[in-house]
Amino acid sequence: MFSNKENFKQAFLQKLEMMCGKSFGESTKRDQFSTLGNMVREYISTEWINTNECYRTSKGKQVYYFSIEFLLGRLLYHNLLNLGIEDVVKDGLKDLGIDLCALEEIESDAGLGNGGLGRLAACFMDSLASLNLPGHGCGIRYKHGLFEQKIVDGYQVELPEQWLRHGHVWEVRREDLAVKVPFWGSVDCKEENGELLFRHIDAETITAVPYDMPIVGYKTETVNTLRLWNAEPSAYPVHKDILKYKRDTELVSEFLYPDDTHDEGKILRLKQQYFLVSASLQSIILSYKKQHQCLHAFHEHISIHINDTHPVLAIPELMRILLDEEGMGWDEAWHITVNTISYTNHTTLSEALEKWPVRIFQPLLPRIYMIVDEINERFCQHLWEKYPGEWKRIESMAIIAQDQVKMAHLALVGSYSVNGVAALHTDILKKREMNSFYQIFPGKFNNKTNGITHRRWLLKANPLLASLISEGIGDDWIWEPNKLIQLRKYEEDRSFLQQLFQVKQQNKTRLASRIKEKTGLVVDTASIFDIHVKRLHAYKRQLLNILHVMYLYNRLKEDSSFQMHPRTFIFGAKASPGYYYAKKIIKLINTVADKVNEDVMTKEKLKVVFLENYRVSSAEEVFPAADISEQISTASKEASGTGNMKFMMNGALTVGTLDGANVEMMEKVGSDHLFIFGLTAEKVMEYEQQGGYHSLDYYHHDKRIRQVVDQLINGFFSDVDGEFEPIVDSLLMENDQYFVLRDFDSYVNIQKQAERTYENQDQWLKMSLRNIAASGYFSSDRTIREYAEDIWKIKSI
Ligand code: 26V
Repeated sequence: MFSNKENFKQAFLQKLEMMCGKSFGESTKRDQFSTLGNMVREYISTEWINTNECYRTSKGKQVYYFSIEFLLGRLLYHNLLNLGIEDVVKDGLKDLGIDLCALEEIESDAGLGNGGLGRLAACFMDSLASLNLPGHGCGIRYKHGLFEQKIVDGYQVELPEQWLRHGHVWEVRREDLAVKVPFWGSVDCKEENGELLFRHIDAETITAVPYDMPIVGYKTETVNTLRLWNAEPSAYPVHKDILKYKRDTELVSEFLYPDDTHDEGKILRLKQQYFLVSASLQSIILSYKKQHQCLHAFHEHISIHINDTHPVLAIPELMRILLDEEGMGWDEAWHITVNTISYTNHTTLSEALEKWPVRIFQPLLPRIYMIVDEINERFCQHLWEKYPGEWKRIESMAIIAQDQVKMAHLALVGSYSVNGVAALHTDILKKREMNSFYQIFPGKFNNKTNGITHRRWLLKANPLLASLISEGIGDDWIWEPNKLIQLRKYEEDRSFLQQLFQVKQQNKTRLASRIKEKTGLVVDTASIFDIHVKRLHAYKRQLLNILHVMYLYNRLKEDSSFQMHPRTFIFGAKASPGYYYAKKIIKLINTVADKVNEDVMTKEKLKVVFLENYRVSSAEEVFPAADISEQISTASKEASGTGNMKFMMNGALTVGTLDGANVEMMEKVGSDHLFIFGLTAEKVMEYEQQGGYHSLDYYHHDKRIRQVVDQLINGFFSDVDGEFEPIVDSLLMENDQYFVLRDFDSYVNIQKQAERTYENQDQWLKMSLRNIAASGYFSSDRTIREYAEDIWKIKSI
């Protein structure tokens, strides 16, 4: 049906009538979208079945990627592209008077993630399938993904996100594969033939129903599975408040949690984590047992990867299955478990490391708690033998201490591999944050620098650039992104560089019209598009950026001879609903925007745009349109970053600190091809440990700083009295934890340098080209190959 345009058109019209019960003439865009979606999903089915059959018979090792977040975005165009049928469909629809791009916009983003961590999981799914690797995702089918952000009067307002309102064409409900997950109750222990047997009794069970999504590899026959679990009531117990039971049950897969500390201790979040892990392990073992009699060689056939500590209960849950259900002894069960599980750490920020109070954990998961307790006892015993008498050290490394279960410690002890997500980050884990564990398990630690799928972030998001590249070097880069390096032969080719410029301008025009449509603001496409998009966190320093904007504004107002190239500063960021400080920064950005955009004296030079509800689908319009990429976290705080890579691949130049993967980007492209400023991670950590930084000194001695900080509270923004006091307090009274004022001067200078470079168009374009050429390394295909070879030991089929 997708073999040629005519067949497609005929099949489409027929399907539409059958599905919607109306004629083509009466159909809405949504009818057309569902029709196409269903046709594509059905088309995928054969290969999906074949892939599964192939995995069953080949008996090769498989990996399951456990993640509490999968930030997929839209799938229609992505699937068409990967299936290689986008042209047939586009042309066929065009004949029918339908614009494929317009249909694409009907689809809601599957926004089942907060930011980098969830998007990484989605990129990994694409790379696994595209490399024909046997790897599947396991997650939760949240009814509501990350909240929808509205900006009202400059403030963030959150609305429940509704991606399932019109159904989701890509999923298949597999009721036949439902399993039960037990909570609460108690543990019954009895002796049989001299052995202790444990049983979880009086539990309240929740039914987990899988919804499977096909993950289509790029022009291959592989279709892997992303299995998302839905929480539903089990057969209704007799003596219960049925409505309450139904509500409580469904709540487990109702919401994705926004990442903030204020939610810590929320019982529901822990329920979600066990729900994911227990349902996924049950389904893995069910299918494993169809091919194997027992689980003695489980770890040789199955690898389970845990994306951060959220799914770390996979460790005690696998132990429970092996001990209680398979009747294995502790040592064998432990051997299998440790050799099955691998773990990625995504942050060194201690406030972000998960801990659960025993008083919550133990009653909710009584048998799992017993097992964690036993793991802890044995680990502490081992520590005691190694470090006799060193109580302090042992307490600091224990899995359970001070009535808290430390999830990262459990992950470190119960897995065979622990990786960071960029070289610098892994180094910091080894040398500092997790040094005591590194000393006992040096062989477990390794680095896997993050990557992004170049298929979504270049080929799909930036078709103009993709075609220009293919005209220049052929299309091999789509399969081997390292070949992008061949673009360097155009470094001195003015006509190629001019085409690169034209592509950027067209992408800027596309974004400008989106900005006009959403905000009414007209932005100048000849201005520098300086873009800062990511979650809002103090450490990511959106504040530094906006203070710089205020500084530029002051210069323009006060000094008529001050020259600057026009710039459009574009922000996109969601703050966690409970993150008070982050929300203040959003209000500040919008307040500055209002002031600056209206000022007739400066509006030709300076514009500030806040993009509401930044998400995967808007990201796809943003990255291709950027001239400057803001990657300005306090060095040592950003584990890797992946937006940095998306900008680079789309030819933006980075203004950034030596943090996360920026360091490796610099190594690949050469230090002359990005704009690095600010403290090094080393220096930041030295200040943190030894002191020596006094933010007030910078306030007093730098009059640019004094001016902008004062303006936050001196009536400069007339109608928001007192609004920004907490920001001033953080900078002056709390000694500026993220070194914003310390890096201010260096930031102003590098921005000036970036601007001068932009004005030398040849040089800029050449640098841009060099960035694209060097970005191949940051394809998630490279990352996934490393995971497959070094950690999971899985092979392509
Ligand atoms: C969570 C929290 C919660 C409490 C407040 C502070 C805070 C800070 C960070 C986080 C995020 C934790 C995990 C995470 O999302 N890490 C991100 O993972 C990306 C993929 O590896 C990586 O590129 C980002 O640098 C990293 O922040």
